Amino acid sequence: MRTSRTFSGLLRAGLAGLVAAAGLFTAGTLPAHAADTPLRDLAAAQGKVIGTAVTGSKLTGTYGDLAGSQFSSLTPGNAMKWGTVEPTQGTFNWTEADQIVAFAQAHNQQVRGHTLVWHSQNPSWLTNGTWTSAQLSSLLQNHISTEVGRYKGEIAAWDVVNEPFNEDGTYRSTLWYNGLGSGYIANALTWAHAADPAAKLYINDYNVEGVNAKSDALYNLVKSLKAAGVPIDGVGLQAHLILGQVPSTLQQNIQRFADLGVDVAITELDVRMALPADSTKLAQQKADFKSVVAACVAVSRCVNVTVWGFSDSDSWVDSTFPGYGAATPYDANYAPKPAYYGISEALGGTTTTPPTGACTAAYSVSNQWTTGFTGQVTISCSGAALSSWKVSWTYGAGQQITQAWNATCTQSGADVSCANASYNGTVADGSSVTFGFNASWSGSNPVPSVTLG
Ligand code: G2I
Repeated sequence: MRTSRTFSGLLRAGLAGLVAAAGLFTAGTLPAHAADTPLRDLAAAQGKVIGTAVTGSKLTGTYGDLAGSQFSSLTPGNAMKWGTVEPTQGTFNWTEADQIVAFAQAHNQQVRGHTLVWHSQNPSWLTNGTWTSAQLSSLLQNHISTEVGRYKGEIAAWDVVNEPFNEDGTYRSTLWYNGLGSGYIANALTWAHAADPAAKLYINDYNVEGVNAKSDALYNLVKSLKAAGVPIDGVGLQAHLILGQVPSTLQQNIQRFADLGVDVAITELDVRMALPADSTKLAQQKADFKSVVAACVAVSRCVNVTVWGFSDSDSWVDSTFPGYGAATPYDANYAPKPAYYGISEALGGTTTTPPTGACTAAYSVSNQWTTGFTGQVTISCSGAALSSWKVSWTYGAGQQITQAWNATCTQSGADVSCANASYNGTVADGSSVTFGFNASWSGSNPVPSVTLG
């Protein structure tokens, strides 16, 4: 008979007693997210790629686990922008970009390079300089040749030109347009193709998801580039959307670009809502994510859907649109939201966890050192509530809990079961409870599937 160790509360940590394991484990009634098929596997079965924007420094712990396991493509959120890679003229910093590319390769993921020619996040030496058009052209060519050349063979697709249009379909007044005219776009594509002939080359913009004046301009540009033999392989529809406002013409718009003979990618998907989130808004957000992904699934030349950050703790939205947020498929504690299941369902997944009206448990690692780690489990309820809870999981690599707080945890062999403390059994609708633990590990520390029962 196996024995189990009991850990409860910081005060009792280290005072573990031996108790019998028998009867401690009840079968879970609400399967938690980790048991669901990863999005990348669902996408692959549809012939699609699912991606996320990432920050290199965060690619450890739970963030790294989810980025590596759920997604088949990474886009550096900022790491490949000109201001990041060449902050001082002639001085290059590829650290974060290299880190993301290495992570992607280690996890069998594509990388979408983002972005080579943009009006924003350029280094001040470039934007403050006074350049003739010949100088500007040469600076741009060198930038593209250097960056694309550095990652030749390692980048599936480049957002070569980012956000070239105004809302009315006229060209945006930028350093590039003002200095070089609209020909900068064809030149940038041509130079990028010369530096990496295998990379797919995109023009990427926002508010071009539906049929409108701006997407008409993009359509006409792509058509003329194709006619002129310029290497253009795809268009990126960023899809920074507002709750309940997925354009009704999204699929039609994707299809018309596909019919021009280019690929389409949804490159920066998020759906922001007025805070606070509630179960009604989260259900709408699920529907929105689902309809965007479904529109891509419906068009064979739509090759990739990328979310612009996968966790609400890692989104550009909150600081840019005060009062808005909760725009991504995972909450700030890395628990999957209904939106996650919207993506999953659109990719053909069967949802084992009711996406609304349920409580879920999410396991994450917040700190890890050579012999140990700190983890936590967050129990979240949306449209449901609990008056007590128990979470169980099985460690796959010999991890051993040494201490727990805000729960009573027992471990018997590889099996762990944690029940609420006297003061935190209640999880109200729309709220969450977190407990933590320290544990030892060696070799590897895979994230287990957790069951809430
Ligand atoms: O603005 C949302 C996206 C629109 N399409 C192009 C994308 O490249 C763009 O991404 C965002 C990043 O997600 C933000 O992280 O671009 C922003 C800049 O326009 C990025 O914000 C910047 C902040 O403005 C800086 O203060 C900060 O130092 O992120 C930097 C790095 O965290």
